Amino acid sequence: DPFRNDPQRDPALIQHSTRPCNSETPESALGSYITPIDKFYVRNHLWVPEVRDGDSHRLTIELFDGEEKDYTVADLRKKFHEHSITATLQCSGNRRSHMTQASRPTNGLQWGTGAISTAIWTGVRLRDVLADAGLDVQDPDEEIKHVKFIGAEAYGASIPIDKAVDRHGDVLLVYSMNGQPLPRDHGFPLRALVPGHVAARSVKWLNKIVVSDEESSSQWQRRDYKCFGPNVRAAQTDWDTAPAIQETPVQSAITAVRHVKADKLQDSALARVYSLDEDSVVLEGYAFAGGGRHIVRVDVSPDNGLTWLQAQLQEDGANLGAYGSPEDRRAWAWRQWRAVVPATQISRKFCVKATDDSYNVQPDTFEPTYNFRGNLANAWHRVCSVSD
Ligand code: MTE
Ligand code: MO
Repeated sequence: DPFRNDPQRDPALIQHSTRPCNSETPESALGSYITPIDKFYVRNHLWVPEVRDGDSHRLTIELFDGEEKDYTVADLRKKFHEHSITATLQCSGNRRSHMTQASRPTNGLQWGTGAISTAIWTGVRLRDVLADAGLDVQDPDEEIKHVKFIGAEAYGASIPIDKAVDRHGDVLLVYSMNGQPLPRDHGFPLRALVPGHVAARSVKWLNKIVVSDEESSSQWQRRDYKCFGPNVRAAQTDWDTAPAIQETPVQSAITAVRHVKADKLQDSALARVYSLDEDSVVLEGYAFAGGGRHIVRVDVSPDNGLTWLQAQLQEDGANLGAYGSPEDRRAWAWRQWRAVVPATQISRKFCVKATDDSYNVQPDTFEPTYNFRGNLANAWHRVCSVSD
């Protein structure tokens, strides 16, 4: 039983499967800007490999000419400059259950809003390690197109060479999460962290990196993580005709709905935050854009999309450098938001949609982006507005 040594998990995680472990972050933890480690969603395709001594774990880099160079995790720490970034990981299946409910059945784990979490990741730059291993990172050989990551259990994926060597791409080889050693479920002792890309590319339990003219040949690169048109069915799919998902599209979700009575505000913590003089609903949630794009706006509707109001973007990530500067494309982490809706304006459903700095928006319904794998489910999130 390869799962017998899997780690213990926090019972507050919402469990979709145990062998392998697939567990999502509960709504109560989606409200903290940095997700507590034990509430960070877990998406494992197989078992958790056992590595006893992290420092002596060996990473092999294979260059394009086939030459190999080895580094232990201790070597990486010693030899290279350490970097930390605050980045959100989102599974391409996040919110798949919403697509299924609104449209038709999809293949895959039926995640709600919690296949997404944020951490402070610390490690060394992939670019620096590739350069040390002998790759010309300023001007890689024209034939080199991809960098493959191979995990200890057999999982693998790849990213385009341009992202891997980009000075502003911030791809890290990570050994620490929120200031603690990387937990076993999240890749101990070493994982790739590819910010702005779908989390499937951030390979855990990293053993080997291969510089190549080809994408990873894994099913997770060549098959599962792709989107096809709404008419395409699984049986008739020619997988090679769609590109692997890399950067993720703009996403947002509502994670808390609090009904607040104006006359009860005196004893409410919300009274200190808002000066509410009428019965209201306070909505909270997250918004996230891929590719380092910034979230520029979050719109909330109290009446299923007829009228809209502006959510306030929270600033929690600012002191963590999480947003980069407005000029660059290095907003690697989500923005949390809050909106106050007067009770009188509420009818039918609340909806949320976010806009990124390329003015990409979320589709209003799921049908136009329905795909049988249920990937990239990012239509407006709608939740019931009736008080319970
Ligand atoms: N890496 C390995 N080695 N094995 C895996 O199963 N799952 C991938 C990615 N890296 C996976 C992996 C997927 S699909 C996701 S969404 C993220 O890891 C989840 O990372 P987390 O479990 O740290 O949240
Ligand atoms: Mo994923």
